[in-house]
Formats: sequence, C-alpha cells, structure tokens
Amino acid sequence: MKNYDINKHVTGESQFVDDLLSIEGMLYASVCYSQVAHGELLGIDINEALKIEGVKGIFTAKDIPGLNQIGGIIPDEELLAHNKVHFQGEPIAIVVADSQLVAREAVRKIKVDIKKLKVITDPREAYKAGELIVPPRTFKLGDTEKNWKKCDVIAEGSAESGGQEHLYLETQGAFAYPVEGGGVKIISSTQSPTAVQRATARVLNLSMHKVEVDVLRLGGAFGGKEDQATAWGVMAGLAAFKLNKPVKLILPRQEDMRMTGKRHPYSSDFKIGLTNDGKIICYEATFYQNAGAVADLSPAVLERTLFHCTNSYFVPNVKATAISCRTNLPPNTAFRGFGGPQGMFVIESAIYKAAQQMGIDPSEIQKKNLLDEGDEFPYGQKTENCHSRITWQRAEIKYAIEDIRKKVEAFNHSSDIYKKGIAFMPICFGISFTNTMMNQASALVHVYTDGSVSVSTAAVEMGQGVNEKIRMVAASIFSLSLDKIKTDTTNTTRIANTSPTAASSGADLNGKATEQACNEILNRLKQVAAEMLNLNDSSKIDIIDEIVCLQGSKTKIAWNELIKTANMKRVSLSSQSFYATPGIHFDKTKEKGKPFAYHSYGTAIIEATVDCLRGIYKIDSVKAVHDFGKSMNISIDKGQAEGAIMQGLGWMTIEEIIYNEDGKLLTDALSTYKVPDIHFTPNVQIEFLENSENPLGVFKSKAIGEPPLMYGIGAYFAVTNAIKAFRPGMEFKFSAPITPEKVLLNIYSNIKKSVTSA
Ligand code: LUZ
Ligand code: MOS
Repeated sequence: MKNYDINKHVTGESQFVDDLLSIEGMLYASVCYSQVAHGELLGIDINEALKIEGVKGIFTAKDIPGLNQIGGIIPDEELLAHNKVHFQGEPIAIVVADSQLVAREAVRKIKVDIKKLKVITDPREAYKAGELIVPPRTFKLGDTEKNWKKCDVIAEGSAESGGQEHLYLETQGAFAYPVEGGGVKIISSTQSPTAVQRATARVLNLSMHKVEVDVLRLGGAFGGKEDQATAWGVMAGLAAFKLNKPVKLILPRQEDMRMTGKRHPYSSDFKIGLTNDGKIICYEATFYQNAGAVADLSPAVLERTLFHCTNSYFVPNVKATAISCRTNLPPNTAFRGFGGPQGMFVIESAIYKAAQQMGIDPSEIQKKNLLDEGDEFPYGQKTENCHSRITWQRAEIKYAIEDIRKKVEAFNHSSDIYKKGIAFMPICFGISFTNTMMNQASALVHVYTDGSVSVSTAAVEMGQGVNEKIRMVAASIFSLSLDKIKTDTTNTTRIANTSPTAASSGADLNGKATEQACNEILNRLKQVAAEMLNLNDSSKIDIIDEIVCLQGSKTKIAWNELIKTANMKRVSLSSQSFYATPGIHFDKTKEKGKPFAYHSYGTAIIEATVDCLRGIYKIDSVKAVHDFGKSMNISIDKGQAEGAIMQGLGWMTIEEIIYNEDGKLLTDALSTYKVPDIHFTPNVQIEFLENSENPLGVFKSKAIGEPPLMYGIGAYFAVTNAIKAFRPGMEFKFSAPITPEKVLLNIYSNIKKSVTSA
C-alpha cells in the first residue's frame, strides 16, 4: 500500500534535476535579476562580467530569437526584462559559465541602470490606480439587495490573508541540451511539461515538435511549478540552443524565494445577514487579490475564490466580486487550493463576526447552514451526493465534541494565563480545473513481450503518489502484480498537449485515461485467449491473477503465454487513450454552469492553547472526518491529508511573507520565514467517511491533493476563540497569519483601557 518511491527517497536513490549525471561539456547558468521593484531599464553593462574566465555567454532580451514572451493566460510576461522592470527579482540576464560559482560571480559583475518609478505593493492601492490584470468578476445568486431587510443581524467587516512560500524541497530548475536538427530537449522540474514546451518554442522560434520536455519527478511543487517552472526551463533551453551545449540552471534557495511568486495575499470586505436563529440570508463580499506584476495564473485563481466564497454553506442570496490587482511584487501564482482557501477564510470571518454580535458560538451558525442535497451554489451547480452534514455529524460523534467542550471549559475555568479554544472547519472543494478545456488527459500503455507493462501519462509525480495510483489502475485492469507495471517519465513526445498536473485532478484524469487504454489492450487479449481456447466468444473470459480464466475457473494459459501468443498473431500490445471529464461546462457571460465533476467534503475540529501573556500558542489537535470516496491507497491519501493540513495550518498561523514598501522581500530565508516543523505538529487524526463511493473519480475514489489544506483555516479561529476566553468581548481584526506577535497585539493593543478598568 505504500508509495513505491518511498524507499528510493529514503536511500537517496531518487533522482531530481540537479542529480542528473553531468555530461561532457556541461555548463551552468545563473540569473541576474532586478533589485528594483519598478523602473525603466536604461542599460545593462555586461563587459566586466564577460571578462571573467570561464564565462561562456551572457544573454539578455535582445538575444532572444523568437518572442520574449512566456505569459500563460495573458501574454504580459517577458522572459527577460526589456524596457522596464516590474518587480524585485525579475530576470534581466542569463549568465552561462563552466561552473556555478563562476556564473554567480559574473552575475554580480553585471551593471544594471534603472530609473526608479513609483512602487505599489498594496492591492487596494493598485485598484484605486486602475491597475487591474483583468476586469472584475461577480457571481450572484438570488438578490441580496432585496433581502437585507429580512435579516435580523447584519455583520460587516474586512479580512486579510497573507501570501505563502511554496518551499518545495527541490528548488526550481531545468537541464537542457541541444538535439540534432536544431531542437532542444529539456529536463524540467515542472508540473506542466507542455507549458515549458510551448513557451520554449515561442521564445526560440521553433515549432513545438522540436522541443521535447521530460519530467522524472519533482521534489514537491504545491502549485509553484504549475506556471512558474516555465521561465527556468525556457532559460536553460535558450542557453543550450545558443551555445549548442548542455546547460543546467538550478535556483539557489534564496533566489528561488526572491524571484518566484507565492500564494496570493487577499484583502477583502464582507457583509453577512442572518435571522435571529442563525440562518444565513445574505452574503456579499469583495475580494482584492494581490496578483503581483503580471497575470501568471491570477485570473484562474481569482475565479476559484468566487467558486468557493460560500465554502460548505448554502446561502440563498449571494453577491461576490473579485478583483485582480496589479502590484510590483513577483507574480503570485497557483498554490494548493488555488484561491479557494482565500475565499473560504472570508466567509468564516464573517460567520465569526456575526456569532460575536449574536453572542453565540460560530459553530452554531456553521452547522445550521451546511449544504444539503440539491442546494445551489452561487455559480448554478447543485450539490449531488452532498457529504457536508454527514461529515459534520460524524466528526461530532467520533471525536465526542461534548467531552471536548467540557474539557476546554474546565481548563479555561482553572487557568488564568493559558486559554484553550475550539473551532470547527467544514470544507467543500470543487474538483475539476475551473477552465473546462483543461480537463483532459491521455495515456500510452505498452505491454512488452515478456509481459511487463509500461505506462506513460500526463501526470507528473511530485511526491503525491500519482504514479503509484496509476500503477494500481493498470495492475487492477490487467490483474497483474504491481511489480509488472512501471510508470514512465512524463514526456511531451510520448504524451502531447497536456494539462498541468494540478487542481487535485492528476489521478482522476490520468487514471481514467490509463483505465481506458488498459481496457482496450485487455479486450484484444481476451479475443486472443478465446482463439487459443477455440471459442468464438470472448465474453466469458477474464484474466485473474495473471491466469486466463473461463467463466471464473482457471485455464492453463498464463499472462506471459497470452502476451507471446498475441505478439505471434500480430495483435497490438499498445494503446493510447484520451479522457475528457464528461458533463462539465461553464458560461462566463452568465457566470453559471456545472464547472465541477464533483465536490470533496469534510469537517475538522481544531483545538489550540494560547499563552495569553506571551502570545505564543500551540495547535493541540486537528481531528477530521474526510470524504476520500473509496480510497485507492489509504497510506497515500492519509499522507496527502496530513501534509495539506500542516500546510494550511502554517499559512494561517506562523508563515508570514513580508515585503517592504520598496517591494523587497524581507522574509527570504528560513531564518525569517517560519514554517511548521515537527514540534509545531499537532495531534492529527483523520477518519475516512464510510460508505462513500464516487462514480466520477478513478476507481470510485475522490481527489485528495488540495481539499484538506482548508482545515487549517480552523486553526485561526481556534486561536481567536482561546483569546476570546481570556478577553471576552474583544474585537478582532481578521488578519491571517495570526502570528504570536499578532496574538499579543490583539490582546494588548488597548491595554491601557483594560488595565485601568481592572
Ligand atoms: N490550476 C488551474 C489549478 O489552472 N485551474 C484550476 O482550476 C486549478 N485549481 C486548483 C489548482 N490548480
Ligand atoms: Mo495546483 S495549486 O493544483 O498547481
């Protein structure tokens, strides 16, 4: 049941881009980037750098043979800055040398002349200045304006959520070499081989068939390599193409942190209206997304914020507007959850504030408004097989919520300085790329004459175990042992025109394509077996545990013999198959449709203890009931859920990205950017929702990559609830992450008043 990469990871055998054996004549690239967040690029002087021994070439915008353009959704992103720079960390020149050290030394010798312009880092300021990436979008359901008067309670406020560094263990990088006929081959650490291929072809002015991109595995990605692996792949390709030599480009950690975009920070306003008994009638929200300097994936991320703006609740009247604001920060990008968590944090803040006004526990409002079967989302889709309430109920029972409440109350009663808080966090996450077109994948399966099987798909293995799931699909269809199945590298020559491995859909899309391809071969093999058994009908033939069976009983024909015979009879042992998620559509002119194949649900209970003197805290436990569908692999799925929870906790609590007003990243190392470690890790318990089968997922499973991240949002409110136990009635600014500093500020910012009143 384990992910088969585990042993190789532990022994260090697993190869990443930087581990590939150096080949004869290999060169190393380093990137010269802007130290100014916004300015006119007046000149680049490379003369001193060129004089350094070992420097083989320096490339700037003017050396690009094709288009200096790598924008994925909108063509607004230069590979190398030309007339202007738009953020600190924007690449300006590529230096290639015979060692990494020399390349870096030469970068420092490049003189860049920039005339500084005004820097904007705040999304609301960018909005006021008219700096938008795309026009704002609004999702509507019912009619909020008409229904505010039906509300007994109205709560208004704003909520901020911060960025997040992906911190994949393997930094961005690529290795490229020239191939015969004027093409290049690029080994890239990317979630999207086709994106690297397409951008390289554009920049080098080549047709796509001359650019081959290959991916063995990534050391993590988390969305950070969906779009932002492309630049480095293209740069390595450009250098290899120009110099006709193999070139490796690996970003050192600090440069990776400075140059690449992160999770989008959001600044949002909300207004929520409820009846006296806690039923939500109206919800309005405006989201200001800090997109950074260019579009990257921001328009798609923005859209998912709207799709998830009501989280796991049914709200009859909704009006939500999302605005993508251009600032002078590195372009923010995909990050596990893809704008969904940012939308969900805002409605959770709104519910919290309303509960405070009503003098009740937020969980009362949460529970009362959970989605039911057939409820409509603001985008027109209705719930099917809705597991919102059932996971909540299971969590209450399984984790004995009444006992937890009593325990916490007793603790808070007996402790002055330390206080405990509890929060519920229900989640609902839509599965499919919100851009319908992207929901496609293909698989290429070969059975070799010795009976072994090789599977290629568009799926990129990044530690999430997708290869293991694909092997399980092939092994199950053919009824073979797992060791007969190998997944091959993700390669644009074998698998063309692929979507990125993203949106939690890698196993579903590529698994389904694999299932189809294997079934095609299996049907041919059954026909061969029928002929071997002198039957004219193959319908009663199965392969069970590597033996051909007739009506369920074993024949003398084993898998290997069957394969050899098929080959002798000139029957194809290969198949290519294409899968496109059926039944999904979305009309952007109406902002309505059925964008998601299905939804993922779950509920977590989070407990935290806060030291109200020092502001430090501990997340004690995260206890979840999660809907995994029929899990294909319990240890992989549990690992994904645990990892996602930790990443969500980090985003909400201690991971804080800070840029100064000049657009300089101050948290550009692990000494200043704190991530959860083993000491921070709470007691995590995850219960699989029983009897959940998902006909729309591969082998009835459900996508698992992203949804559990959003349980982390509950940690924010568990901490604020603990603070509330210390200072009842205090007002909160909703501002994540809730670092220990912010806990102190929340408690003591109006200390004078409380001291005198005490
Ligand atoms: N990437 C993307 C994603 O291009 N579209 C999506 O809808 C998405 N959702 C989650 C994560 N990555
Ligand atoms: Mo992603 S955020 O699924 O690349």
